[in-house]
Amino acid sequence: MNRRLFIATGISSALTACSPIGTALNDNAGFHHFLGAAQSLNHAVIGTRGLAREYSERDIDWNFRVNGLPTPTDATYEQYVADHFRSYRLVVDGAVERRGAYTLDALRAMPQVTEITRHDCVEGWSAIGKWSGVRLGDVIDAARPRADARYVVFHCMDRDDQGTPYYESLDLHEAHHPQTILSLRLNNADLDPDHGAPVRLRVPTQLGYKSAKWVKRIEVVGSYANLYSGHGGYWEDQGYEWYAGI
Ligand SMILES: Nc1nc2c(c(=O)[nH]1)N[C@H]1C(S)=C(S)[C@@H](COP(=O)(O)O)O[C@H]1N2
Ligand SMILES: [Mo]
Repeated sequence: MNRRLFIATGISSALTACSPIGTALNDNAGFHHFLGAAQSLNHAVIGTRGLAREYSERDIDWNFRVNGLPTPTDATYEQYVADHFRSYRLVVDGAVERRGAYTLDALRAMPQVTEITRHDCVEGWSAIGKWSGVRLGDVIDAARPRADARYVVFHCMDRDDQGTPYYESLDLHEAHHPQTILSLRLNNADLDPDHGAPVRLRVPTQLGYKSAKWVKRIEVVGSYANLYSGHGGYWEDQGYEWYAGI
């Protein structure tokens, strides 16, 4: 376990510390092969069936840290905030038999789960939050993935200063983990814009960058190789591991 954590965090913090090197490494097939080997080992040792530890109310960090790309400020997002996300729709599409477009009220009407779990950022800080929302598995099952479906891709509303959107992905197995949720609430309140309102993925079994904020579309795919730079996520495209299990 400790050894595995070392593998996961050692590589990633090296990249955090030197982003120009990270970019060069990203073009290096050998480096990706090396990361891929560590990732397979991690997956084999830990698997995805284990549960993340759940904490009690007194462990909650009421001032949950904000991190990552800036909160969207485009006209669409400003409009959502202004109308309390009434015009927002969470689209579920791709390799599914039944495409979906959920209002926030529709998501609130589904069975809700609450979990107090720790968010571990690859940069080396953690925070414990109380998250509530719908199980991602329920939303995926309602869409009826086709036989060729393997991954779930989360398209977000924020972009970096190059204009590149944030995105993430999970395999269908991890998407059905009971603690993997589309979170609508943090610490007894509706999610605020800075923490990813109105819908934010929470994956307490994986490092923080997998927990995509500001999700607008969930695309079920057979492969993520043709999306963006092909590594399954915004940070993965810059060299971080796709399987970021903790
Ligand atoms: N859309 C989007 N999701 C994101 C990020 C981001 O930049 N954009 N950053 C990730 C990282 S690295 C972390 S640590 C957490 C931060 O979440 P918080 O602001 O709620 O602490 O969001 C993750 N999800
Ligand atoms: Mo992070």
